Amino acid sequence: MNLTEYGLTNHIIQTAAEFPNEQLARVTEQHRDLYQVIAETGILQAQVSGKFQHTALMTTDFPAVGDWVMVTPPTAENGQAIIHRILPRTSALMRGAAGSDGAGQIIAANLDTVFICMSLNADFNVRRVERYLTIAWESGAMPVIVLTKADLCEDLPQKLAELSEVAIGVDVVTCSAKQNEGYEQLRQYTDNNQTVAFVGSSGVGKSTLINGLMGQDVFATKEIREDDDKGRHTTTFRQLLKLPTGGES
Ligand SMILES: Nc1nc2c(ncn2[C@@H]2O[C@H](COP(=O)(O)OP(=O)(O)OP(=O)(O)O)[C@@H](O)[C@H]2O)c(=O)[nH]1
Ligand SMILES: [Mg+2]
Repeated sequence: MNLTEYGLTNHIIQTAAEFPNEQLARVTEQHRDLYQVIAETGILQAQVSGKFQHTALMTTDFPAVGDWVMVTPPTAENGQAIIHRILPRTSALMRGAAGSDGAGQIIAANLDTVFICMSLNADFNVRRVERYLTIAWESGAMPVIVLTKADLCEDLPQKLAELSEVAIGVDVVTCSAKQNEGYEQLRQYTDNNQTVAFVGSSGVGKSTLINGLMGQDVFATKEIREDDDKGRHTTTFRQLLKLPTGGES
């Protein structure tokens, strides 16, 4: 497995070299205390070590999707690889309160870009974009506003004008999955093995865009409700995927 395609950089290789008895891996999925990680040897199921478990104080001390971790191979006992440590994060997208009280949860780590997805239908809401922008800036990753469903919008200039007041200096990409528009612009941010996250309300079309970039239906998508243009939380888990063209999401 070529970890470069999963975002591995020289800096991470150097940091990992401090732990010669352990193997480098990146967290691709989290299911409670079970992790799926990708290592040079392939996909592994992993758990944190007993020592890790006892020294971790806060939720944020535990691995999150996107983290680079040091592991030892699966043991005969339980067939799981063991995660011994997390390498320092370059960015961390948080849900809930950041800081020392431990209330925050890491949505994803080591992101280059956060795609803030907002649909151009009746659900369009500048205040919500503003809230996501705050979270994205605090993460240390670069926010990009991704406007979805352009095919449903009749007043794009008006909406772009509203946005420009809250999104100074932030790139805006207008997409329509239906008309196959915007993908090339999105790829600018996923090229060169960069890691991006898609955030935004249910039903804005995150899974649809990811499927489009992946060139296959990785995620199920679902019709939104007609009365309020909102979705029904079709995708309820997070996953690090390797794009066919390089780049992760
Ligand atoms: N007209 C139009 N519909 C779209 C577009 N993109 C997505 N949709 C539709 O919007 C609905 C919701 O899309 P999803 O991709 O499931 O939305 P999501 O953001 O992944 O939603 P959750 O998984 O619930 O968070 C689906 O019926 C899609 O077909 C678009 O560009 N134009
Ligand atoms: Mg989805």
